[in-house]
Amino acid sequence: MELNEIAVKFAIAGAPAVIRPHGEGHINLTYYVETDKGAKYILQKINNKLFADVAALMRNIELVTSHIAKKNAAEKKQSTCLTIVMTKDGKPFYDNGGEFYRMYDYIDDAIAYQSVSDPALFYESAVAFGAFQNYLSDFDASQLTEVLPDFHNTRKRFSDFKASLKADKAGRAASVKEEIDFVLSREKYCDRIVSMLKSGEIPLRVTHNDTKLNNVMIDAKTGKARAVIDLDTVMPGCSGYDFGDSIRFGCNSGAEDEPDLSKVYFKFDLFESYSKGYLSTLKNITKAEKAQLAFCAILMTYECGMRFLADHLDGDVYFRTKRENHNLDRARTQFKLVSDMEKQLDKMEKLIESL
Ligand code: ADP
Ligand code: GN1
Ligand code: MG
Repeated sequence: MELNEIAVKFAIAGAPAVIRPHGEGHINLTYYVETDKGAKYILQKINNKLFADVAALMRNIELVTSHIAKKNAAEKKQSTCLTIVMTKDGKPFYDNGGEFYRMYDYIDDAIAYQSVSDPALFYESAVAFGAFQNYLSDFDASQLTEVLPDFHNTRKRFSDFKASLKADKAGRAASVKEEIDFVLSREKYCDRIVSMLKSGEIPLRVTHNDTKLNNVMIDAKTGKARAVIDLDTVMPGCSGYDFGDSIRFGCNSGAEDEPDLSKVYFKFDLFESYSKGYLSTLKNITKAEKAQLAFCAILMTYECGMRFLADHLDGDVYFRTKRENHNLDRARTQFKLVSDMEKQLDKMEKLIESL
């Protein structure tokens, strides 16, 4: 079925006039749709290789978006979240014979930045993710299906990495020895947060779990955040996962896939502005959670690098790639950032403690 035939399965205003690929996500296939009546939407082909239970995934997203929409309405605020467009027969996704599509209202006049150099913009993304977390603080986590179990269980990610290394499916292990050693030599990072969550030292919350800058829409005119998007990974997690993943992506002086590592370094000024925005917005953070935030920036960056490298070893089957060694380039940027942060951990911790 053509994309315009898919688009009309949803309750859209008018007939599709424009449909084109959109955005830089690594997981789903995203399209911009505009109708002859000027209505704008996002159409997504859901990656059901990852999300085996699409019905559960979309139920999660319906629950979360309606929870936040109610709060926005009570505050007489514009929506700060995604708005699902149902199919004409009232379903949150369309099943095209085993290929699954969903649609959202297009958040207009807003930008999903791939990078920012302006600390004020990065501060606004922190405010949005902090507010997102606040909105979900009274959300009953037992309603959610854990669609990607152990998503940020770094110990599990480490075992998966070792399995990929052992299998060496694409025959690449011998050529990336240095990167493999980088991962193996930092195994000590794997257990700290997992065990603190288990013991209750830090609380399990409902978190976004994929808080990179291009998962928040920033108003093109005001520079204020409009909405948090990409809700596929909203699951029980830890505040440090959300904080750390934002730092991982946003405090990089270069692109996540920059092949020239001389352009890649950790930007402390951006770290400072994100920390201020997040901590001034997030309510009820415990002392113990706060004390782990800086470490979680290293942890999330290490974990993501390990996932990119595992995918390189597996033959690029998870993250969408556009060129040879794309996942390897991504892994290398993450490891460069980990090295930089390791040198500045004291300074990062002191800054957070002072806020
Ligand atoms: P992925 O899971 O592949 O990352 P996303 O849901 O993050 O997919 O969407 C990819 C990109 O599409 C986003 O980074 C953003 O640029 C754009 N996008 C997604 N949803 C919307 C929306 N509702 N309005 C405007 N742009 C959107
Ligand atoms: C993926 O979906 P996207 O592109 O926003 C991935 C994240 C990684 C990120 C790395 C479901 O995020 O976990 O941190 O790429 N999402 C999933 O850029 O695996
Ligand atoms: Mg995304």
